[in-house]
Amino acid sequence: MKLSFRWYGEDDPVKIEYIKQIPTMDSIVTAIYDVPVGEVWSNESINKLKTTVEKAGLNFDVIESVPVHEDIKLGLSSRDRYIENYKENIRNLGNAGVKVICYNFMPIFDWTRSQLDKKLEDGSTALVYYKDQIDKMDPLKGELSLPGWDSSYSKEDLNDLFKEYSKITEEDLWLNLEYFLKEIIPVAEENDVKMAIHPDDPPWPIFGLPRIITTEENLDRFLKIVDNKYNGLTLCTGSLGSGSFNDIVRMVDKYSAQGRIHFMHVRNIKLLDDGSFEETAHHSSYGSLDIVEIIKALHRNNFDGYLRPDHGRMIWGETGRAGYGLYDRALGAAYIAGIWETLSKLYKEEVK
Ligand code: DNO
Repeated sequence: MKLSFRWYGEDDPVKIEYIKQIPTMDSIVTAIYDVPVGEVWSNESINKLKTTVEKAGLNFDVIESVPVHEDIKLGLSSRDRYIENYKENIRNLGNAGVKVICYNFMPIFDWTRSQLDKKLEDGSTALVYYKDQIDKMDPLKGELSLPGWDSSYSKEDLNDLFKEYSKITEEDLWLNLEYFLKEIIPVAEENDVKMAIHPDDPPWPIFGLPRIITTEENLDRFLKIVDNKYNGLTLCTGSLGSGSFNDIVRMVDKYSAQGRIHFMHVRNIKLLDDGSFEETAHHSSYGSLDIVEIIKALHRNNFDGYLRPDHGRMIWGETGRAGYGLYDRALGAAYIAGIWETLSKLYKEEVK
């Protein structure tokens, strides 16, 4: 397991030097943020980012994300141009030594929450998804915007996109994903870059838009479309785990045994009765997921991919990018590294 940490580049309030100070930290997870979705990242900016990361004593191994243009998800005729650009990005990143690219296939919106700073009992703040509030929201009224979302859409663009998606069923989305995978996975293999799709967060349709990377059955289907290890997963415990229908330990065990998990996002969430959830501290006792069992499954299967602590709460008065402060994610990293070390020692004793 290689411990990694998401960093948003020079604008990130979290300094890269501080990330290096987290015990056993290996890699930075980052991206180029100033290029419009669908265009090619220049080698110059890739190399600049690589140099910054390596100067800080960390590896430049994981990109999150190279976003997929909506025309590809919609299956429009213009998709081929964007797919060619995507391949070029894979080649350029492969040349720079990148090992894993994380991406998602969620229509229009990335992760969705009803509030980013819900005050918890201990005074910290966390991201929450309250179903009744989401059900009342209308993104077309410009009522909400989240850091995970592409905010460059105008109201008109959004209206047009929703119109296009009203013609798209889940099966259409599968077909469009298949077309994309069949084009890009051979390029990923040639360049030794593992593609790792991020599940939909939350794993159910929102605002009437289809979502398909949601359940074990669908992940099986996804992996079979191109049955090759370069077509793999970012297994996000919090995204999949917010559906009570998903057995996360079982999924982590199964897909890591198959060698199809290249990147792990580990966080805990507390499921509420009505399908709502709250993000919590990483420790198992705070949420509905058993983090120790999740790490045990990875350890048992000799997981040698990348793992990052996912969203943290804001604690100790920190302010910054919701979910992506330094302190709570660093606590999560230390907790996970501690579990891993314990398992490694126990395992050694067993084989003696
Ligand atoms: C949320 C993240 C996601 C993720 C993308 C991957 O915090 O896990 O935004 O980066 O879905 O494409």
